[in-house]
Amino acid sequence: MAYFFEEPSHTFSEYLLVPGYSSADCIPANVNLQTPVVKFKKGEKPALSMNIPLVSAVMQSVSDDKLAIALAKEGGISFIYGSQTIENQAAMVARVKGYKAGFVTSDSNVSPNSTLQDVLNLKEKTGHSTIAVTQDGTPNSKLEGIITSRDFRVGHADMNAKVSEYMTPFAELITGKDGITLSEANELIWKHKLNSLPIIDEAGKLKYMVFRKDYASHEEHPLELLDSQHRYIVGAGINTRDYMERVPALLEAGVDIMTLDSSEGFTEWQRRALQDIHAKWPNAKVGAGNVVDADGFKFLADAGADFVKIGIGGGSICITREQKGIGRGQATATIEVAKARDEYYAKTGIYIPICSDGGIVHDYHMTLALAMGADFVMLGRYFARFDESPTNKLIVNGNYVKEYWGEGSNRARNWQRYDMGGASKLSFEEGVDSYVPYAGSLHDNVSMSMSKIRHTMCNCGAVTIPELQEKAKITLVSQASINEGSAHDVIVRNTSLRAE
Ligand code: MZP
Repeated sequence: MAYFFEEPSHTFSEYLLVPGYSSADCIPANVNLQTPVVKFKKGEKPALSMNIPLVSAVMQSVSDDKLAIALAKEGGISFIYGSQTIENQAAMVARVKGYKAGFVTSDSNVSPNSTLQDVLNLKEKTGHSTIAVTQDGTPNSKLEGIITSRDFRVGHADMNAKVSEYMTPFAELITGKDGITLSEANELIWKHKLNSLPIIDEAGKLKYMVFRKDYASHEEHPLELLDSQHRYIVGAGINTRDYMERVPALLEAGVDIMTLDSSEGFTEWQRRALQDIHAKWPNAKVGAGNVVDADGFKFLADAGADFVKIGIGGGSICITREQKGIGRGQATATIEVAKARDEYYAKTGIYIPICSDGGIVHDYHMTLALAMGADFVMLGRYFARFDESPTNKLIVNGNYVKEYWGEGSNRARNWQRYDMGGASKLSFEEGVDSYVPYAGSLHDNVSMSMSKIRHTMCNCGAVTIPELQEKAKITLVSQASINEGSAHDVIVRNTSLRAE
């Protein structure tokens, strides 16, 4: 006879945290959101931790190199999507690893023979008013000068005039030598009152630009997540078909952590992939999933997963539950897997971090997931709304939106994510193509969300995530008390200050 779970499964919106005692030290400034990403033995330190408990979803519409850099700056990790060629995915990883905070490859370049009109067109396109003048107009050829929009007056200057007539020529430029540190570059910027500093190599070729505003932004990111060589940490999604080719390419590109990306991970395919990868590349770190119960967790733990991802059917773009009738409320799944993880730890002395993936709608859902035992959360919709996500920003019905589509939608056609053996194709859709409201920069939004988590943790008397997991008091709520929780019985005048 089939097994019946005794309780219905629940999702985050059906729970609330009940405050605990907050001591005088329990203030948001003292909260440390550091959390392990990969398994570790009792008494040892995990090989990889994050400074905030957020990772971005393995999705075309969420995690590319740009978002990965922005999230690593805040202390989290992006898993660059795997539903692209091995070469393209490895190139994205390499771009994150090659990115030097504060040192940018110039994206606005002209040659001395370009016209002032070319400069205006470029400014319109990139939004940047400092333009490098290089020998052939490419980002890394010989630096000939710099032209900015302050060097000529539109309406007075002849727009067909050559850049060489108006630029600050190389001889008059202050430049930095390749290999200079960011603080040394900053010293030059302040000493000479510059807005930007070109960095050149021995042959006089342009390598990078350092902008005054970027240095300030670097200072704004005290939690940035760096490897031992001061490069940003980055993750990538892999599948159970081409891992023997994809994994070495990603490792070669410098990937720090990978995850098997599947809508349902309690499978022989995941076990084989984990074992093959660990046998061939013993230092590679690979998460697995998704599972929604203790059996699934134990299976992946025994198969060698470095972390386990939880969640089936709860994603905002996901229609798996409607299409196939499989899944489980995200809160119940997280609670059960956390219990299994703790039992596994007690029995083996090995702590396997767990990640609650999908279905986070409000910021407090993140805190609930952590309180219920998740070490970190994976989000798609949340990140898709930001400037840094890879998709188009459009106006729909007078409002700015960004595109957001599921990996199981016809648009992504990521059949490997739904692969249960058989033909190499998506048999039917398990995701939708959608819009999400545009929300601005990742930095502003993540700062706000982390601030809310810190405050809530203090309400619970906790200054670390393990402490929250130990001390949290969590209650199921009735529909009537859910209604009571938002503004009610008033006519709301202004909702603009009510962030999620
Ligand atoms: P959310 O943050 O948008 O609610 O959910 C993101 C998660 O949904 C992803 O990390 C992934 O686990 C899952 N996902 C991605 N594509 C689909 C789909 O097309 C999906 N069904 O369910």
